[in-house]
Amino acid sequence: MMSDKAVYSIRYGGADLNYADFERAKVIVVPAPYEGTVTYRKGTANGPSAIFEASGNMELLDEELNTETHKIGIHTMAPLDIANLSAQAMIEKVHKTEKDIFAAGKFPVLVGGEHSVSIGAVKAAKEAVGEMSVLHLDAHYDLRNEYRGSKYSHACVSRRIQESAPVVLLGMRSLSREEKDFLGASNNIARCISAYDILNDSLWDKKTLEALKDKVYISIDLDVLDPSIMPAVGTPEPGGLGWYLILDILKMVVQEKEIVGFDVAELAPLEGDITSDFLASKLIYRLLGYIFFGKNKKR
Ligand SMILES: [Mn+2]
Repeated sequence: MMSDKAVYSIRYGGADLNYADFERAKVIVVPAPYEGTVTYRKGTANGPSAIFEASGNMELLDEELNTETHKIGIHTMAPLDIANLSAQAMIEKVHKTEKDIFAAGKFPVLVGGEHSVSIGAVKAAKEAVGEMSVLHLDAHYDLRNEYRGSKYSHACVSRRIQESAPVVLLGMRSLSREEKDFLGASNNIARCISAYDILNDSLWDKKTLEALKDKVYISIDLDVLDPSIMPAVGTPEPGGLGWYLILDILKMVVQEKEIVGFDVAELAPLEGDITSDFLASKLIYRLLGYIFFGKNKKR
């Protein structure tokens, strides 16, 4: 018999196995512990296991929604064997895995790993659902065409994603010259809502919704959050979103759009500080609650 700790470290949502087998589950969690292109503080390969371990200590009654979200069935796959792959091969593996999940009629939740894991997931979502947008929450624009020799770097995620589907970027507060020039050129970035827009433009929420198509894939780089509540990221930027703001944004989008899948990436756990691990774990649970028990229930 496995100890509780071992169980928690390999799956999301903790103890109740009754709802977690693949056949019954509506949600498939895909651990993607990859950090091949990380350039600053490392550790994202440990993100999924830290999130799963934290999730074992989380209340399964969602106190905001008054739901036991885990009863939809949240199945956690074995971690993808991608640690030693090139970024391109890793993306292909994620693509194939997510494609199979869509084909089985299930809802994929990809847990990184560095953010480049999202590239394959978005491609699979687009192929499965057709017309859709990506809502990409990030402190960074991630629009470089290439970074330190790789087109699949974490710094190029939005640039690659917008080749599959139109992207709405939200929460950014760090921009390079190359990225700014790209935004002025022809591209598939439907809208940029920076952290400054959220502060200064009272219509930012309406503009976000207007720019999104009816079907939306959500990609969350955890560094979109303020480092005061999410210190465990590779490239922390001051001035990020707070907990209740990101919840409001997600709730708003879930109520107006159909969410087809999401990912949460870039947790690089800090030794001795579980704050970020727990936040990431709860964010996933709350977002699943909004999606499966939200006002405009579409499932
Ligand atoms: Mn980022």
